[in-house]
Amino acid sequence: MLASGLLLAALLACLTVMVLMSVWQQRKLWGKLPPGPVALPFIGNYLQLNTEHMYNSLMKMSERYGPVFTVHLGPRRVVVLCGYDAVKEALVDQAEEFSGRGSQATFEWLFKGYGVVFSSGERAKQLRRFAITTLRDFGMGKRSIEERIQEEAGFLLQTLRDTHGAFIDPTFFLSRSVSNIISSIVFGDRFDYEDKQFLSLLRMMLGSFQFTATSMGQLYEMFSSVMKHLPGPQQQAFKDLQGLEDFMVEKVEQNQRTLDPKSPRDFIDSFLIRMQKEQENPNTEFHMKNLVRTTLNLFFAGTETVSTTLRYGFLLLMKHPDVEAKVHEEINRVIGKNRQPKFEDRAKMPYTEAVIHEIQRFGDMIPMGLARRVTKDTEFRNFLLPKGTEVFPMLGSVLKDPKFFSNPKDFNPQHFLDEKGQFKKNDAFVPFSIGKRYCFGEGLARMELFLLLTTIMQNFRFKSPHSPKDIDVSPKSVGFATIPPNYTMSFQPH
Ligand code: D2G
Repeated sequence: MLASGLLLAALLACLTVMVLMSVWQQRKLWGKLPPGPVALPFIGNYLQLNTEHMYNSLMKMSERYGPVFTVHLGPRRVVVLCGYDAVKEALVDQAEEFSGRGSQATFEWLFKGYGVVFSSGERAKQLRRFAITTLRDFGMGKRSIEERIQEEAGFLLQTLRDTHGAFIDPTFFLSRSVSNIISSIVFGDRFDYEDKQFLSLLRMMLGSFQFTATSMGQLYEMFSSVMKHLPGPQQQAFKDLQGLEDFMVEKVEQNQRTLDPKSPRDFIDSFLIRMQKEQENPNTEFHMKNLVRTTLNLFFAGTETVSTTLRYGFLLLMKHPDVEAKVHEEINRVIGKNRQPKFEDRAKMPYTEAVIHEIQRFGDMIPMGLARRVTKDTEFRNFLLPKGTEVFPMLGSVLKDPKFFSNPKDFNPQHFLDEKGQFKKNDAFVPFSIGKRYCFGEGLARMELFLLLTTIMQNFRFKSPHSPKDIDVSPKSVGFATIPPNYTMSFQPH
């Protein structure tokens, strides 16, 4: 009796010590998170944040708590990184630890951790590697894709000529051409510009992308668990995403019916062949869900980011006619009027190169980056981020880091030029992010931006219905994405 009583007491003591130790460890961990405002249960720091201006709200907080701080977006605990130093130390110097994917609640509604963009760990690794090699096989970074872009630029010129100088919204002119380049890779063919289904896909991408930049889109980032069940504009974004997925499924089924394993026609075929090869592997990441969602990732990311950047770029060039004139001069001098621009020309066109960089810097497509997540307990700047903590690399704060750009708020190509007018690299140019999860479409995007911009400007002058001083270039909305204001313009042949 005495012995068992002693045993029980000893066991209880052990248990108590273990519980205490775990609580103590958690408190220690808690105490070692970066500083930040005290959070309320469930709503977190909602009351201190303005969902209309999430980026600005977080930057304001960093004035008080420093470049690395903790904030609660509703129930989500997020560590925010501001400025070049913090972002680079995390994403590059501790690349492996910061290589997990955080959530993007709107897109997560569809992707649920599948597909190359919104996955982590082994899945992300496998899909990313496959996507990169397969995109290369289909010409990315090679002559063949350059020719495809040049050809598409030619079709775009024709549709712009057909507007006969009328004032038009350039959105779908640009997105049709940009989308056709990635479409050639993932679907093996371009769409006809008159294709109604194509236009509807483009509307769905534009709609869901723009939603992520709205106040409701940012509110959804905090309260998705509740809002996904409530009526509101988020439901339209879900419909758009579902419509896109349905189309991908259709395309995959078409390819399956006509597949020749010996000669893949496009990205979908290559994935189907890899699926067959890995049929026996129970842990394979090459299955239907990842195929459909990775295809949608490439199609979406390959369409919306470049076309939004060009749309912002045209507006900026109309706001700054002196810059537009210098690009015209350089195109005229280096390329002339009698041949199409080629990617090689870029090396001899520092001014144009600087303008494109400045458009991307000022345009700040994804201001808070795609969220990351630490893959293990991570020591960072004397803080401790527990495994799974979400991280926002504030790319916008790097693109506007005053240590790297003299007048970060202004649009000025001089940010990328030296005294001699030569192109000047800048380490804080990170629109494609950095580290293990940087955008692997970067090379394709840059080729598209250069060839489309120069081909269009070789043939047209831009005209706005407003005089430059009346053009407002501040974004229409900023959230996950930065959306330029709506506008019309005229393309004047020259
Ligand atoms: C994206 C959106 C929906 C589906 N897949 C990708 C997306 C938007 C912006 C980017 O990806 C940035 N490039 C990774």
